[in-house]
Amino acid sequence: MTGKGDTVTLTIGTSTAEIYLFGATLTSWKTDGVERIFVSETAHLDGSKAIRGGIPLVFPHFGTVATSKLPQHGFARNSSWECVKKTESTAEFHLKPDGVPTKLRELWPHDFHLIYTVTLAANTLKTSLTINNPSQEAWDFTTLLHTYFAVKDISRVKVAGLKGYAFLDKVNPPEGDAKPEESREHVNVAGEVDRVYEAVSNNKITILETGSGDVEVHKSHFPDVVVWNPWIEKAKAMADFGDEDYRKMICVEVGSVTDFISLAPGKTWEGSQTLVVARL
Ligand code: TA6
Repeated sequence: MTGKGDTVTLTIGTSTAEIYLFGATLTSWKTDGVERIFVSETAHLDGSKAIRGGIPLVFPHFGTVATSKLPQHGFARNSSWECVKKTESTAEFHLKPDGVPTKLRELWPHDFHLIYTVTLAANTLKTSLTINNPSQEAWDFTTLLHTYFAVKDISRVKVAGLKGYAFLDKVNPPEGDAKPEESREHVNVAGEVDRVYEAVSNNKITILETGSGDVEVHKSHFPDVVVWNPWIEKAKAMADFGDEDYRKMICVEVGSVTDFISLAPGKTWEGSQTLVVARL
């Protein structure tokens, strides 16, 4: 990992969390000393690049968008956030346009206010994102919490709670608009996976067999769930991801990414996830 930027640390009992001001990226969540979040050993932590791992925040759009010149996943993960409130167990981070690198800011010239709150409790981590439009004009966004979970052996990991939901398969895109539905109780990873499950009304997704228990993801106001593992070839192609890192992580990302949300002047949108260590 390259040089370390400024961080905020939370502690409650035997649980801890660490969040970088750069991107407000949470890079560690430990319960009883067990790390639950994956960050690559080769990640850049000096603000020169979005952090490869943790919980990067995706705003104002997920992926690349034909109508936007912003890089993939927007600018929130590359911006300088401010920590405005902090207790032992909670921290609140804000981002306004002046925290966005100028070159990126010019590519999305709207006024906005993001508030990201991280709350730690015993065996539980809540991350909540509030998006406000203080301007006189409506603008559109998609957003997502790009959580990288640490696992001991990806071949054992299963994701429960997605059965029956339609998904966009980015590895094998369908011909035409038809989208398959997930038929499996447990989604596993045995090759590259990059899927956007749409309108997931079940708000509890569980990551089973992490190697140190199960982790539940409870989502609120995030309709979509992305499951991603780059597998061998894509891992090798990423400079800030170790060749073997694909064995040690799975991204399960809650978001609102299928449809753009139009945020009217003065309006606020909020979404959150609560991660719970369910079974040790
Ligand atoms: O959320 C999954 C995804 O959009 C994948 O398509 C993959 O590209 C990943 O995010 C990582 O994106 P990044 O821009 O961080 O390399």
